[in-house]
Amino acid sequence: MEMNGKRVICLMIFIQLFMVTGMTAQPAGFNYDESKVPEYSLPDPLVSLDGKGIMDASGWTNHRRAEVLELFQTHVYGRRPADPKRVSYVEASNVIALQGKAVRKQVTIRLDELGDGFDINVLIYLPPTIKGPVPAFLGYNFGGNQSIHADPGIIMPTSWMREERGVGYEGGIANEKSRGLSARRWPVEMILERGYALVNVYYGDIEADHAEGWKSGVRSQINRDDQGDHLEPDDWSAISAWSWGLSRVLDYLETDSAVDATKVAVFGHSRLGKTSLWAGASDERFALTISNDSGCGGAALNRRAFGETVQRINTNFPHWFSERFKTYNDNESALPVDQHMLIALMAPRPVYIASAEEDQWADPKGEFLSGKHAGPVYELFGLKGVEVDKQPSIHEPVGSSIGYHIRAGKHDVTDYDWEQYLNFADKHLR
Ligand code: GTR
Repeated sequence: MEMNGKRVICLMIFIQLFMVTGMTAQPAGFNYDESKVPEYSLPDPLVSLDGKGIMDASGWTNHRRAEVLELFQTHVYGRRPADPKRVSYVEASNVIALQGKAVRKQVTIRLDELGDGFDINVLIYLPPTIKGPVPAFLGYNFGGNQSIHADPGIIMPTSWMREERGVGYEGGIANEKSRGLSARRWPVEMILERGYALVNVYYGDIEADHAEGWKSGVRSQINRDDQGDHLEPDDWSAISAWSWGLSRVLDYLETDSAVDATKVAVFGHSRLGKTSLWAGASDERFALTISNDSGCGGAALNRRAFGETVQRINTNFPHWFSERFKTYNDNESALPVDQHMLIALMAPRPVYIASAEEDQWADPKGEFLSGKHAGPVYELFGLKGVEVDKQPSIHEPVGSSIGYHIRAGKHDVTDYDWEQYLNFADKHLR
């Protein structure tokens, strides 16, 4: 009995560790063998639905881009609603923070049509010595804004929290112990020293990350006739809702003279990397898009079915994608798109894809290949993509308008990743 109890505790600790770190193991029963990748042929981003070839940048911009976006809305992520009409911003005054290394600003975005309980709480760190608008990185965090830095001035979140996160999140409520728990993934001081602002938001402010989340999140309130009993095949998904939230933050940044809203890089890790990609694809105001270990439904090619598959992701996370996406379970080749076309939707804006060597679940090679096969669209604009034929070795960042690296280690965000993003942003946003 006692042994069983101990076993249960061990298992619970493991599950908690798994949830807290976002660490993705390599579940058994999936393919990690390159020689077993099925033969596939990718849909051509440069052939439009009427079978005609796209020969130049205007053919892409004025015709094909809208077609591809529509295909992703219909088959993968669902349809985003129109922008909200009534929004207000409540800004707290700027405060010097982090021992003088930052100016901290916290803003509440009120979606007034939705009433109480739908506020988006934005944390902004600005470099303290730069006058005038600065370029920025915008990204969601998994554990509340207070999780990205031990800074005691960060307002604690009140929205849904994953109880399984463990210490700092007892009872599904973030407490003081959660301050700075994810600081390792957010090198705030390094970003500010390089002359960028960091804009951070908790994704749970938009919608809780579970299958029933849509019944109480923004999706329950916007663009629905039936108010909450079922989802139509192309209704917006959780990833779509989260990406929509990023656009709302960008709306705010357009009103803030401290940030250059024409130079915002949207960043995300893992499920939030899938989200940043869909945000960059759906909203062309984002100047640069960064996918950190986004894997299946993000940068990885679906047709390779390497590591996580469409079937598995739709089963474990039925809310992330549209209802129609489930019809492609074990049937990836029937998809009218693959994820290289998602990357192509960024063109001509720069995009960066990062992988980790031990993150085979996310299919690093498939992530690279998406970038590579988006290249022909960039070429229409006279731009170069990843600039190499083969996936580079670890710690050898490549690429011109489509950046790519694979680093040693696990599914995570490290300083090495951030250094590459900062270098890439220096090249494109300066
Ligand atoms: C995993 C999931 C991945 C990835 C990851 C995360 O369990 O299979 O697609 O999104 O979660 O977001 O942490």
